[in-house]
Amino acid sequence: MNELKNDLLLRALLREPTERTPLWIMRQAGRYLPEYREVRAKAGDFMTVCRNPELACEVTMQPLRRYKLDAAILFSDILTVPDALGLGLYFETGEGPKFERPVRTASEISKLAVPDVSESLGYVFDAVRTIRKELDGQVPLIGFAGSPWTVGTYMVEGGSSRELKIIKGLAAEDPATLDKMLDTVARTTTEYLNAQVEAGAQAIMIFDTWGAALERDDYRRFSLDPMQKIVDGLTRERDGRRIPVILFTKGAGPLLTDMVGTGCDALGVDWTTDLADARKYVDDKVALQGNLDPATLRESPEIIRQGVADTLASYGKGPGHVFNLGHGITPDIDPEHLGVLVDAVHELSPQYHE
Ligand code: 1CP
Repeated sequence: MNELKNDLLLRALLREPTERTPLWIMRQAGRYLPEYREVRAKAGDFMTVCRNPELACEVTMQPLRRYKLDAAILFSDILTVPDALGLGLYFETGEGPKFERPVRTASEISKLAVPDVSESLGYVFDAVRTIRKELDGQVPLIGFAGSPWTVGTYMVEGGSSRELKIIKGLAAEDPATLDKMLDTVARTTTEYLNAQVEAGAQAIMIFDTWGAALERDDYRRFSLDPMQKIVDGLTRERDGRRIPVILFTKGAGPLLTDMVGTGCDALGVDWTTDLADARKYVDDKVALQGNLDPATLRESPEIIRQGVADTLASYGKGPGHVFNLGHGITPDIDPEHLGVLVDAVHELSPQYHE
């Protein structure tokens, strides 16, 4: 495998010293970039881009051509896993993801079986290999998956849902069946992520967008425990280097104290928690990634720079911070504004690493 020319991200995720704070942006490849919209329009739809390794590679590389970022993230989606479980993922134009065959009853759930990921998700591993070749060691490649709970919300609800009525009903009325479904998703996800690592992913992130919609005991049972099973089963070293694992429960707040014990290397933090408080919650046992409010990118260059300065200051001095937004960049952002953010991190972060 090719030598890594910029390993700032991997070092920061392991809380090793770096000369500045590394950064990447959640959803850095995506709809705010005109060149992404062009590729997607030519391909026809989003899943066609995901399923074509050359196109997935092209859109992964696009933000790296524009900005001095310290990581690439695989272009794919968290819903490839339930698609491989047979639920039939599709996107209706202008709408979120949907499933042809949601699973809700004990009998539907008992029929779910861990698929052969090398077959059903082979296109993802092909994309990983293609991207690694194209990156040529420029920056590390992050592989990812959704948490079983977050993926489960789409599987049961049949698409995006604010209130999560059906899955919360299942949690209340038949929790053992829900446990079973989450276990199948966790086992599939473990194989899926290990195959991404095998193909060349150099760090792993698990996105738990909807875990904080649960009360704390339910969070532990339905969100944290299945993530724990994944972390326990992950390949943690490859080519003589540790593969850092980042867990991100959006809106976690004090739940961060529960997440530290999973054995992850880093935790993502959204903008509703101050990084100084997050650092206390985790007692400097893991690295932190975050957490500027994505809305800040709508503001003037001065306000964006101030937002970066405040985020860096709230983490404070020392290793273990990866700069990011608190959630994904939204489609309405002017790409030049992201340039202001990236330059500000390069300029303002070295003073925190003396
Ligand atoms: O229209 C389009 O072009 C599709 C938009 C899009 C994109 C660019 C979707 C559909 N997925 C993605 C890519 C994606 N999704 C990536 C890789 C790109 C990158 O980060 O640069 C990643 C990591 C995701 C993860 C993802 N997908 C999450 C977890 C993170 C988060 O943002 O909370 C979730 C919840 C999804 C589901 C999903 N897929 C797509 C959309 C619009 C959604 C969200 C639907 C919802 O809000 O419920």
